[in-house]
Amino acid sequence: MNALSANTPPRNIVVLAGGVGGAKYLLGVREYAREHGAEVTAIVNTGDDATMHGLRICPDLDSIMYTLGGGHDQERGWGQVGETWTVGEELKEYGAGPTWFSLGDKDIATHLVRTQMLDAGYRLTEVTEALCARWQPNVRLLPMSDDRVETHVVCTLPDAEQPSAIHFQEWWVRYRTKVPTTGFVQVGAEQAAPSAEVLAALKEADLILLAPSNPVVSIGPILGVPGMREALRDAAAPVIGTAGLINGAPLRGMADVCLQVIGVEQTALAVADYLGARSADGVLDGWLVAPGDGGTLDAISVAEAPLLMSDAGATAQMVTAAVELAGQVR
Ligand code: FO1
Repeated sequence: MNALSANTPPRNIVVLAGGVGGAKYLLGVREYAREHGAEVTAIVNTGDDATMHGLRICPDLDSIMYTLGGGHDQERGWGQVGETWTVGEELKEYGAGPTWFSLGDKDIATHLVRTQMLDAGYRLTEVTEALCARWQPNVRLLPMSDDRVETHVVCTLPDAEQPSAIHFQEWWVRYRTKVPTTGFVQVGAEQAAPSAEVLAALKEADLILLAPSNPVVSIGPILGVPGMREALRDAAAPVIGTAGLINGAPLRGMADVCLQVIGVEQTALAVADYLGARSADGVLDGWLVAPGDGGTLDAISVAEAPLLMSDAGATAQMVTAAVELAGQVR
């Protein structure tokens, strides 16, 4: 039994998260934390990051920063509200690719500041802190690593004989995942390490949550940073994940497509099995699934709770369910 229980709520909550789904989940974690006087740190996937037009773009960090900062575009799910596209149109006029990736004018300012700071030698952790000084997300955002790790996708492009590896953004935005795909590669992972800030956050946490983000291309790259799994296993805090599938389907995004590519069944329990139990070389102590998706797993405690992130309050209820499950594990 760990220190957590209903009447001793967590003080330091750490959340591993991807982009759009992770941002929604973090709105609920922040609401829960406000109600219970806890601090929240998000360890964010940077596998989607790309350099386009000479600018370093960090989609998941930006989705979370804009969403928690109140400046994101609800329909699109990414980029800023009230966006204009003048620079992007000019780039198209020059035939300056990639023309399939739309950059908003406001968003470009974020990438200019980030690129300038990276070129000046600041770590991505420091750059993110500087950008958040403006957006005030009231959650500490940490890239999973300061080292460059990019998700590339092995697929066979139209008119191609052989498979090739393309950047995740090209697979997701240009091809909409609609090409024969056989695998994902985290380019740069071997040389990467979690930042000191990430390792300290995991050590000091008294609750670690995995957001209902894509387990393959959002949570996967975070766990794929050498040393991250060990840091989770060595943490004193219980690790509770929340399924991103409800009755076998993701609410948004393409977790089902990604799971199919890696040969994992598209069920909440199969995803938990894929992430693994902490006692068996995995990371999970507990796993929250939607009503009806429950069952028993070796060494992972499963609980059911409504998982529709309809608003921050509903998501905060999911966090309460995760805290209760945490109080029962280990
Ligand atoms: N998604 C799209 O579907 N089309 C785009 O043109 C696009 C541009 C874009 C620019 C900056 C950014 O931070 C995100 C952007 N996204 C776009 C979303 C992005 O592909 C996704 O947010 C993640 O990488 C996947 O979760």
